[in-house]
Amino acid sequence: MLKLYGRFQTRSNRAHWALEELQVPYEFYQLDFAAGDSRSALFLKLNPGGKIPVLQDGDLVISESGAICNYLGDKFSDSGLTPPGGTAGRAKYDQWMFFVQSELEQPMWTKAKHKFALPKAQRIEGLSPTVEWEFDRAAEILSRGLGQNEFILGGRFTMADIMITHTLGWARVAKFEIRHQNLLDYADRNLARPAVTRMANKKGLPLPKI
Ligand SMILES: N[C@@H](CCC(=O)N[C@@H](CS)C(=O)NCC(=O)O)C(=O)O
Repeated sequence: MLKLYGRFQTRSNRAHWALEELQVPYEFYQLDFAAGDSRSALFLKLNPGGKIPVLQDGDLVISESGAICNYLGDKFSDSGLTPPGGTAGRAKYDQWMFFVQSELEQPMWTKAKHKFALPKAQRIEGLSPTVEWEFDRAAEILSRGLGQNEFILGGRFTMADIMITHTLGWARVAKFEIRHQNLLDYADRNLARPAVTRMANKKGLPLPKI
């Protein structure tokens, strides 16, 4: 049985949504950060970095939301959610998978780190105008890449759409302005998928205590 360790409203939604698109059996363990779950012995054994999401598939343990989406898409290749390796489709898919994490999410993560995630002594104030400008530039590139296509690779939904849509949702919550109507429409379309509703209704299990 696949096991996902995560928490709603975090990057674990990416892996969680992917599992629901695939409609494969899995267990979802919802970590309670306030109770110290991410620093527990069990969880640090799975991910010494203490971060979610983590996917366990038998003896295989993977962290990083993008790597989990790729693994799941490749494992369940009939789904078509990851294009086959060595093809033009995969190359463009990889391009957007890297872009979303290194360009689109990066300014928001920088802001979040300096607002609350880093220890106080490491935080720098006054970064907002810079990161908002950076985000806007990345959104501009994404908007051009999407154009009037339904999905980022054209006519087919892939894991890259999950990663991008989640990140656009993050932007809305974090109040980063999205000026491009095609991105707003794209996010709304993808968030209306039945897999998103199934994910939201999934009951999280408590992290086992050891
Ligand atoms: N690059 C990683 C980032 C993982 C990450 O930072 N996860 C956050 C939640 S969105 C987390 O676990 N934070 C808890 C902590 O840092 O203690 C990914 O995409 O999976």
